[in-house]
This record gives sequence, structure tokens and C-alpha cells, in this order.
Amino acid sequence: MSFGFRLAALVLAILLAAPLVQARDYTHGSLKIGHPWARETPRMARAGGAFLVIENTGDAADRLLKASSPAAARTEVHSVTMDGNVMRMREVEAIDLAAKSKVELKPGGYHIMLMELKAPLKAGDKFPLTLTFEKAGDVTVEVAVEKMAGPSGGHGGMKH
Ligand SMILES: [Cu+2]
Repeated sequence: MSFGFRLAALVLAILLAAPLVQARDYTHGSLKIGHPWARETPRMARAGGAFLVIENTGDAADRLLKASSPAAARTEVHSVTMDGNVMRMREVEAIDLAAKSKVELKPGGYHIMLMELKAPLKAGDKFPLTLTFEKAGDVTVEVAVEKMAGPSGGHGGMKH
């Protein structure tokens, strides 16, 4: 396989990315944290993204203030905004979690950015991620590193 073809296949796999479902869900007080996962990173990558769903089932608002993980030297909470045709990531102070609401961190939207990764993230690996909420305090979840299901990867693992 030529390098060019492999690169094209990689780009296609990223564009068609759909995670294989294998992570578990967590409940902490009135917060439900669903399906924490991270993208497998290329060998030379220094940064990676982690994603999850936060549902606030309570009557009071809360906020996700920060995250930390032993997998990375620094961890930031990012949003993605469009600047013309260019997607830009920027660090946000917090993610607001209104009462009875659900916020999805996903590729192309809010995400947790793992900076200065200590090692590349490999599919099948797991690492802890501690989320700090303004009211609910700290919650540590296990993040599953998932391979992107490309054109030939299929969606056999999808459950929702
Ligand atoms: Cu980012």
C-alpha cells in the first residue's frame, strides 16, 4: 500500500469516524456520565481528545470546571467554534450544565483536550480522567481508547 493511499484511508477514517461502543456509564449524585472515550492517536501525536456525555438529572445547575488525567501533562476543556470555514479550538472556563439537561462532548464540539500525552493513546487502552464539577466535586471515570470505525470497520459494535 502506498503512503499516499494509506494517508487518504486515514483521513477518510477520521472523517467517517464513529466510535465503537465499549465504555461504561457513571452516576455521581445527580450527574450521569456516559460513555467516556478517547480517540486513538497517531504515533507522533502530542495531544488527544476525550469525549463523554454529561447528564444533569437534578434541579440545580452545575458546571464542569476542569479535568485532569495521569495520561497527559496538561488537560484543558475546549470548545470548537467556526471562524469562517476554519474550525478553531479554544479553552473554555467551564461548561454549563443546566438543571435537567444533557451536554454531549463529541468530536467537532466540546471536548477534553489531553495535552503533552505521556504516550500515544492506543485502541483498547484505558486511562483515568478526573472531572471537577463546581457543585458535585470530583468524579473519576475510566476512558476507553477507541479505534475509529472506518469504511471497512463496520458498525457492529454500535448499540445506540
Ligand atoms: Cu481541543
